[in-house]
Amino acid sequence: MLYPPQGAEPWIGRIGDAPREEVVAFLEDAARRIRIRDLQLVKTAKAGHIGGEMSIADILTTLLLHTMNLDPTNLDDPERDRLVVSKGHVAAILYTTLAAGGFINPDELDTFLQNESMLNGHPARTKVKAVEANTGPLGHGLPIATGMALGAKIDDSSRRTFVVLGDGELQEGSNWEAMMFAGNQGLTNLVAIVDRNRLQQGATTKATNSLEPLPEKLRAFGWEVVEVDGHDVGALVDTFAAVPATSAKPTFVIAHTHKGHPISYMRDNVAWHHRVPNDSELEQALAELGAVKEDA
Ligand SMILES: Cc1ncc(C[n+]2csc(CCOP(=O)(O)OP(=O)(O)O)c2C)c(N)n1
Ligand SMILES: [Mg+2]
Repeated sequence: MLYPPQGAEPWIGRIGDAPREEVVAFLEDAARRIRIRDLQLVKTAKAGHIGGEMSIADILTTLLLHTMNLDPTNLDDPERDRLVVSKGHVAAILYTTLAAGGFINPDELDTFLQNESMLNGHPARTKVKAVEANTGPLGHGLPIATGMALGAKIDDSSRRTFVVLGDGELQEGSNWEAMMFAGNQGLTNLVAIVDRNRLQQGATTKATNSLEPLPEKLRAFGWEVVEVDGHDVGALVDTFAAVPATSAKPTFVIAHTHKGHPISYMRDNVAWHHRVPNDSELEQALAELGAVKEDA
């Protein structure tokens, strides 16, 4: 029993210039359908990181289906914007969103984690063309993205680099070295987004190695800081449309999110970092997301 049928879903496409309400409604529904497909992917593969997948669904949907200058039919365009998903453990939602946007064939989703599949547990750029950097070991995405942004600056290119980080991931020292460099270089073409869900694996970030006062720390490293509700698609659209937030600095978006959002029993529950739902849990999650049951 699947809802909706696997294979055909999701194929949603991208939305460019359109009235704001139309863009927001399109992206909200896309994120809902992407979450449904992601849950099915994890259930079928019996592995994934659902909590952190749900918390960045709205961010990835907004970036890949709207904000970024990308053409799914021309992934070799040197002027395309670049996305690095540094919290690579959420590969399933990246693949699902890429499929939704037309960057990979949705039929491939059924192969997630299978032998010989291009859809590994962590994204690999040599296997999936739309993946710009291999990630998984936390702490590498921002340094890579900083190099990409510096390259674009040297090329005098208008391409931008977006990098999505976990908040627990910010405990890795390599991030702070890259931040210091990007701030010093004034890389206005670099946009970092932290998925501030306040949970990491097995504990809160506060209990593990507190990040606060995060905005002040980021500002001290030379970044412009913007805070946004990471589940408010309209606010994400507006925030990403307004980057760079200043004319001289890289932009750090602190996206306040909830791990497991919006599934009631997963939300803010650290156990859902990488649990796989049983049949009744899946059924409840799909029902809460408004999935339409096809047949019994
Ligand atoms: C260097 C490194 N250490 C440990 C891990 C194992 N690991 C995978 S996810 C995770 C927790 C990450 O927490 P956070 O960055 O907050 O991600 P999210 O809450 O979005 O899932 C850990 C420790 C890893 N992938 N890389
Ligand atoms: Mg986290």
